[in-house]
Amino acid sequence: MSEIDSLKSQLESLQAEALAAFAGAADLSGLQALRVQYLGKKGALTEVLKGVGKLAPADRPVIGKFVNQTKQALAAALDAAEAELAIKAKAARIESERIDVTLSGRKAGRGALHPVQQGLDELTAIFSQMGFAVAEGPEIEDEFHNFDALNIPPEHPARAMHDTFFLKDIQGDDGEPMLLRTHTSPVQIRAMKHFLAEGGEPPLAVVAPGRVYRCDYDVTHSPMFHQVEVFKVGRDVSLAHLKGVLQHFLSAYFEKDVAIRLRPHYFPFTEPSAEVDIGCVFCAGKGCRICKGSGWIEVLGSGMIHPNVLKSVGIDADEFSGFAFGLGVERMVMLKKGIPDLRLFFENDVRFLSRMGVMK
Ligand code: 2NL
Repeated sequence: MSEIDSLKSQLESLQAEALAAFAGAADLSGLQALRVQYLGKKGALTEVLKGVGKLAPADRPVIGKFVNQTKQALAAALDAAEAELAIKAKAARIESERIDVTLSGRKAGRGALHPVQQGLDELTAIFSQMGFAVAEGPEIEDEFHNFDALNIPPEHPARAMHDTFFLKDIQGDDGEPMLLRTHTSPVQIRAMKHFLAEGGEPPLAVVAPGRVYRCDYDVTHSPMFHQVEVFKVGRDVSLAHLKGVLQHFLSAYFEKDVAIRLRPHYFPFTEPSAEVDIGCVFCAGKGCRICKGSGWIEVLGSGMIHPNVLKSVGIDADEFSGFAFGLGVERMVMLKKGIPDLRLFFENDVRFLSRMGVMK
């Protein structure tokens, strides 16, 4: 065999071997190694080229052309194999990231109003519909609005540390002690003062819902709870108006015609004062465990606003009179929904909350 034929056949078998190797490459880095092995500076093709030097000068261009063709064929085959591997790699990645878009989604938990907030909203709405203006005020108060203006004297036991949270590090503008309001009555005082300062003249009717605080913590008391307080001041406002408003409100809230009864009581801020009972909503007045056999359940405290309270805000007590009452929201919600334990409101167990929850 001539020198040139031997080189040609070497190149042919090299090409065949290389193409087979390219086709069998498992990945891009394997292919890169093959590129070096066949086309690199010290590669197989270079090795063959070394033999060209031994040829007769006339034969060199012939085999040179053949070497170039082989080189191009290998380069093209490498590029094609590389492209194919890249496509395969991409397809594999897409397959591995496949998601089932027809799968139904996980339901997001839906929020609901806390039963106490529902109670506040319901109670406020009833009075709002009766024409009472809704008022809110600060939870941090001074002694004037929380106590003095309400005819609660300095020696009154309610002012003692064990009932009232005084704030250690906060003082009023005049250096006076500040406290967490123990009832929503200071909102009523502020509402009356504001109304008069704006040039208003009674009648004035206000409902004040909100958070209150007392230093008290046991099975039936929480240091933070909620009140709704109501008053009306005007000419000739009487106990009959108080009774009428109570009768309407309690029947509206409990969604039935409840019986009501006023029992004489004492509050510093009202005179006369009365505690208000409703006919037991659990036994219809027959007597049960909840009403302790009496057929009556106490729901709130009320009375005719004490003349001293009217005077403290600058209302002439000879010309005007008013009624007022206050109730605990947690207690009202417990009675309406049959909730047996106050602590359920504050534990925030989702089983309780979602059972009581009404979507907003
Ligand atoms: C209770 C008793 C009550 C009032 C609150 C009041 C407000 C003003 C003047 C006079 Cl501005 N009184 N509020 C009156 C009677 C009773 O609450 O046991 N609440 C849970």
